[in-house]
Amino acid sequence: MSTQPYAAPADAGGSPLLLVGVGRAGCAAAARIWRSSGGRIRTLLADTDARTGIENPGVPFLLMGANRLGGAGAGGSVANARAAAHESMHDFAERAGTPRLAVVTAGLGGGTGGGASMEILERLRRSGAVTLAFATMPFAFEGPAAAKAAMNARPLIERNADASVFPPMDGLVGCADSACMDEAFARGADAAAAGITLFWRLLETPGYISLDLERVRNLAADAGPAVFISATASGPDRAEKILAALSDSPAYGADGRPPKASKLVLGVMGGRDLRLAEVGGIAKGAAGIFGDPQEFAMGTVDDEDAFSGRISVAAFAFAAPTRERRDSRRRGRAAPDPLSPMHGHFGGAEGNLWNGEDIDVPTYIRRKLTLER
Ligand SMILES: Nc1nc2c(ncn2[C@@H]2O[C@H](COP(=O)(O)OP(=O)(O)OP(=O)(O)O)[C@@H](O)[C@H]2O)c(=O)[nH]1
Ligand SMILES: [Mg+2]
Repeated sequence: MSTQPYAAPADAGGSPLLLVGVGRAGCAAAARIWRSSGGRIRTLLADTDARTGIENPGVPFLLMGANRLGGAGAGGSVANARAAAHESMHDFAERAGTPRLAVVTAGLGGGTGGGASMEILERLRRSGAVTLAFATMPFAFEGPAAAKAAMNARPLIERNADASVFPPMDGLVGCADSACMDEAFARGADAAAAGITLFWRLLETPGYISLDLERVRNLAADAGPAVFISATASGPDRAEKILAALSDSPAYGADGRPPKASKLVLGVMGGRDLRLAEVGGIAKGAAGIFGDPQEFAMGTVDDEDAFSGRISVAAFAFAAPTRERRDSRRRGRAAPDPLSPMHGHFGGAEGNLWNGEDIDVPTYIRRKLTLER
């Protein structure tokens, strides 16, 4: 049996939202979000390492590739993780059901988060879900091997998700040094979880301005890469502080400038003192910061207990889809199925090479063949 017993929330089967954590860090982030929702967000943790199920008691857990890897993890191997995901895909599909919108969290840099996520995203998408991948890029201090693993996994996740966000751990934490590695990981996971939690709250408990799931689904469908930013401020000038944080975030990468977005989804969370003028100012300011996107959706959460005196904002800014992505979608070309027997020598096609490495699951692993020397 590859699964652990768990207490499913009462409405588990019917929820149109699904949160999936993949790999140790992805599962840690998803479990944090699950806990902060009081277990209300339908969640599934998927890892090749059995310890993840033990570390997150009460959260639905699927151990992937138990026959192949024995619950010991993928050991940094993307190929092992993909094979494990393939082995357990039937179980995964059964547990996942048919959500309308699925958010997949992973930490890139190891094997499972990078390797299994793309298979899971592809499967969710095939079952009709609009998928959003939220995958963190490793800290600089983790070194070149983790950075390379993450850079290799990133385009495959991007290709298999409708929309994808790759926040760098360094950006989520502000600054981190190797002297406090554990704390840096914890802060990175906290920041990622807090942002996604705000977003779910927006869908679940709308305030004056509601943002419904179908609207988010339409906006995210095939939207491509996005930038995710969240900010919190208090005091009389809190709306201005929020806009200052949105215009200058470590999430923007090398040039430090906000991207021009074609679509913007903005959530504003506040207590009873949240004024309409503040909401209006933030909406107008945010649209300006992201170059007046063609499509703009906003929602508010009104929660006196959680946000009294404070405003929190969560934003997804979707870049305009590249010509390449648009063209490939227009031609109706689905993401290639790397597990298809038509791949590689079987179909006379080239392998999926990335930075000189064949990242496809080798046929002997897929078919569980033993190679004689
Ligand atoms: N939040 C958090 N992130 C971590 C932790 N350890 C590693 N990470 C981040 O997540 C990335 C992937 O690490 P893991 O999630 O442990 O790897 P995995 O996906 O389980 O992959 P394998 O163990 O190789 O199968 C790392 O490169 C880090 O950036 C941790 O304890 N907490
Ligand atoms: Mg692991």
